[in-house]
Amino acid sequence: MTTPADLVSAITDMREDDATTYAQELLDGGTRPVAILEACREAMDIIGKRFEVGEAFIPELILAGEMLKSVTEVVKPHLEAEAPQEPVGKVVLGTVEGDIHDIAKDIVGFMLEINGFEVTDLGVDVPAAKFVETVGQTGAKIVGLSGFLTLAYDPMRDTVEALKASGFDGKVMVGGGQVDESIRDYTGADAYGKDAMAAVALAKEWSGAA
Ligand code: B12
Repeated sequence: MTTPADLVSAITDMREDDATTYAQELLDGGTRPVAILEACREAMDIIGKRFEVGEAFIPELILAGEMLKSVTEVVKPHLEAEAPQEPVGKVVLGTVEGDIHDIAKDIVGFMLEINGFEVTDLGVDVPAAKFVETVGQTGAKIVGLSGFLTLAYDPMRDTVEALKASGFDGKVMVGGGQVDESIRDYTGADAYGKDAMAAVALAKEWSGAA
């Protein structure tokens, strides 16, 4: 029987076809979709550490990213099946300027969506001004900033500053990679979320839907 550990191995061994096959088998066997995403995160951590010590390189990072996207596509319809009908709030989400990591942001985005939020996803490498403009257009009261690079911390801080300067009266959450409470403090954001579930919990709390 396929286990989440098999999925972790398939991703870290770069066996792309096995990764999607195992994800489907796990779903068929009753494994919860979030447990499958957790296995993916574990695999990405392993690959990230290999990259850090020079045992994996950019092509492996790219392939791992593609595998995660394929697995996410397999899992997504099962998460959507649990979605509530009424929108509970609006969120503007994006990866900050200079950073193109989007896998985690996409997971945050669809977890918010399946929990009833209307999400405007601005994509990657998003300038502060774009967040300000979009918040103005949508009237969203929640902004989510994602970033994986150390170099993303300044753009995060600049974005929070630009939002405040524009008179935005909502809340900003930050997350991704090495982002933690000290980075939240540095950026001036209202909260830090460790994963997609934390993002959902914060958004619910801020919109009174908790
Ligand atoms: C895949 C990957 C890539 C892929 C990205 C593919 C894609 N489409 O996203 C590619 C190959 C493009 C890439 C490129 C680079 N990468 Co890279 N990458 C990774 C890797 C292996 C995994 C990241 C990932 O997607 N993890 C999976 C997610 C799902 O896991 P997660 O973090 O648990 O996700 C949760 C949280 O992050 C949280 N979250 C995320 N966003 C938000 C937002 C909010 C508001 C909230 C509340 C929560 C939240 O919720 C998520 C879901 O639960 C990491 C290593 C690692 N372990 O993080 C390196 C890593 C981030 N990369 C790194 C580097 C150096 C680079 C490059 C600079 C390499 C280079 N020399 O070119 C470039 C940067 C290009 C750029 N300008 O951005 C370094 C960063 C080091 C640093 N401190 O700056 C890392 C840490 C690798 C390492 N150990 O050295 N990378």
